[in-house]
Amino acid sequence: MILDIVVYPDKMLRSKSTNVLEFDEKLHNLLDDMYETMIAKEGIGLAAIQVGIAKNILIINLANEDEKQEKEDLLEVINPKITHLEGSEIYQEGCLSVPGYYDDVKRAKNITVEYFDRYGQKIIKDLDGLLSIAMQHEMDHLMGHLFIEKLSYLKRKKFEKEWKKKLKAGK
Ligand code: QAP
Ligand code: CO
Repeated sequence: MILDIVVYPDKMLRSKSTNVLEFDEKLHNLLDDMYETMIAKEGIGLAAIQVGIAKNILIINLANEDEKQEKEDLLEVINPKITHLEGSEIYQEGCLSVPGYYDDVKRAKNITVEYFDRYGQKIIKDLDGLLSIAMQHEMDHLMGHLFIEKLSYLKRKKFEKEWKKKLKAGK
């Protein structure tokens, strides 16, 4: 089932998500619906709060070397924790909850993340490149944060003005 995306400035996006306690069928159905939704909306990452569920769940599905987005590369990430951050890198980000807006954001270059898969198996991964960026972006959602909060004061003001105009125009 394709779910509705919660769009800025909906206050729901500021919720702090809580840990998943049961790795059951309900979780699996939500993960399946999140995947279907992310693909339908042409995303590469999605956090549960973006579909209105305040749980520590996110998915990431980047394109491979052949520029194909394959389901076998899907990461399903439950209750993640970053245990190491290193370096810094700037990348132009976007977000399904802020459609049509993209801007440069600075984040750590390399991270180590610990999380659980849909079966409750613990996974530890060292990430770099776009995967590291995407993980940090999606984990920010779990803490109620959006990439636009990382813009400079002036860029944020410009964004807010443009966004208001866009909402008024009914887009
Ligand atoms: C998060 O972002 C991300 O504006 C995932 O009109 C961002 O999937 C990971 C999207 C940057 C790595 C780098 C955005 C789709 C999708 C839009 C997305 C839009 C349609 C964003
Ligand atoms: Co996002």
